[in-house]
Amino acid sequence: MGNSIYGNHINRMEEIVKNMQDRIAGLREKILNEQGMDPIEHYLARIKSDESMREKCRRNGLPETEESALKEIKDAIGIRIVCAFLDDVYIMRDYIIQMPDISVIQEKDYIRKAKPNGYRSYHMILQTFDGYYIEVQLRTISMDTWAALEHHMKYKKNLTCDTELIVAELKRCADELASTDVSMQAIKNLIMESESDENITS
Ligand code: 0O2
Repeated sequence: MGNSIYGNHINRMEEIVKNMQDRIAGLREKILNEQGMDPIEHYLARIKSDESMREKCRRNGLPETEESALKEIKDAIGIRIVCAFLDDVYIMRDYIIQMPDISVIQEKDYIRKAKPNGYRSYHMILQTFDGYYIEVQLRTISMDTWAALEHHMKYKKNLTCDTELIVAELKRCADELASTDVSMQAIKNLIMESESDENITS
């Protein structure tokens, strides 16, 4: 095995992953105490593997260097936060932008404006005070399920059936799941409203 593409940055990167995990756990507890509900279903933080990062450099026509891996490509450190409901995604986003010692470099709302293939998620690029980038993906359980299955199928290269049909069917599934997310949010809102009505009348 050759040298890591991240060179001697790897220790600091691991520290950032740990720190972000702690911050998210802290936020989760704070929101649970303040709002009485846990906005996070599950989350994971990772450093992109050496091989995936090298592959991404090649895919983007970049040399396989530390500079490309840490400065040009901004998802060497990645966090995926999976929320139960749509509103939770935006609640988490609003808390993340307030994190101390972190600046928000970019935000892409692929929920309000889904990718043409149906992919949905809220993407953020953060930067630590010492210049490391972190990609945050916020999504609902439905969006996560779709992305995982679509990712799985991307690697099934020897498809002999109609790929156009597959693309269209995947898009249809993404749109159906999105509509279910909207319905589930509406149901949750109804439950919350009836709970607060009960509190007023009792
Ligand atoms: P991996 O292996 O999951 O990390 P970028 O790809 O970051 O150079 P861009 O357009 O700025 O370019 O990023 P974008 O579109 O915000 O997407 C970055 C990441 O989002 C991807 O990282 C995927 O994890 C996820 N993603 C984006 N589009 C799709 C999609 O159509 N399907 C699925 N399943 N995931 C998607 P990587 O490095 O491509 O992949």
